[in-house]
Amino acid sequence: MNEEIKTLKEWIAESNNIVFFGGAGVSTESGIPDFRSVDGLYAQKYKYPPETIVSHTFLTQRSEEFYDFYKEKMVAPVLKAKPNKAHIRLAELEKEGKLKAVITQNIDGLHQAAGSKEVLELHGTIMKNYCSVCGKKYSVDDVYNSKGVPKCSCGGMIRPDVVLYEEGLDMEVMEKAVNYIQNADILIIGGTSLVVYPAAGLIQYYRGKKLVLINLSETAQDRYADLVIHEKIGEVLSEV
Ligand code: CNA
Repeated sequence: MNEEIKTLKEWIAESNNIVFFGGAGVSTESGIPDFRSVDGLYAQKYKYPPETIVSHTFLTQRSEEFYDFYKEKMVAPVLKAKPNKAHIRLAELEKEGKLKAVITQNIDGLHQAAGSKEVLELHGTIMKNYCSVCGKKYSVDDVYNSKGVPKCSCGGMIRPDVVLYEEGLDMEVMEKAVNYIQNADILIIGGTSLVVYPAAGLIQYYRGKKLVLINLSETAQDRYADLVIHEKIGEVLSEV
């Protein structure tokens, strides 16, 4: 075990007010590509970067292209995925009374599948879907198994309960996240490039002295952290 992981282990042992904030990198060890990896794939088939396709404009004006990409690149990998060591360890830390909340930019539901209870999904979830006309609810399977654009029995388009690019975040969820972060003793940030705002701005609300960043690649916010670990998050968390 290296020095950084040893320090993290000591900090975690001493605290019962830890908050975790994560992104797509938390789920890559479950086989769900982050956007960068998807970017690599999309070039073969898709004309636009994922951020362009997963937008409000695409959903409403180019619904077929949106659902083509969304089902194949975002829903299909999630339906096959299981929680990894990172999700499982975070759920255990909550049960042990040490972790207060998981705040995530992910939309894959894997924290809940691992047993985490207090999960704030800043960008919503692909597990929930609703008709954009009458509001009727649909499951992820209803959407995935539909042909082309999923349609409600009323004829309206079904949409995922996901915050798309150009759409606003749920302010209630955001306020709760700010509150957890402001009062946290340790803030562990993991598996996120910290470039998507306003979520990435949450880091500024932390007032403690134990800011931990666990990410495979460097981020622009590494310099604000008290501890930086450039390793796979599932491996790091299973050691602490
Ligand atoms: P991102 O911009 O794709 O960055 C992911 C970061 O994680 C990168 O910096 C990687 O270096 C790092 N990383 C990858 N694997 C690991 C690992 N095993 N351990 C540690 N670090 C790793 O993703 P962000 O979450 O920062 O960007 C925000 C977007 C991506 C959000 O809106 C998400 O909804 C969206 N997204 C979510 C999922 C999902 O729900 N699983 C998948 C793909 C994209």
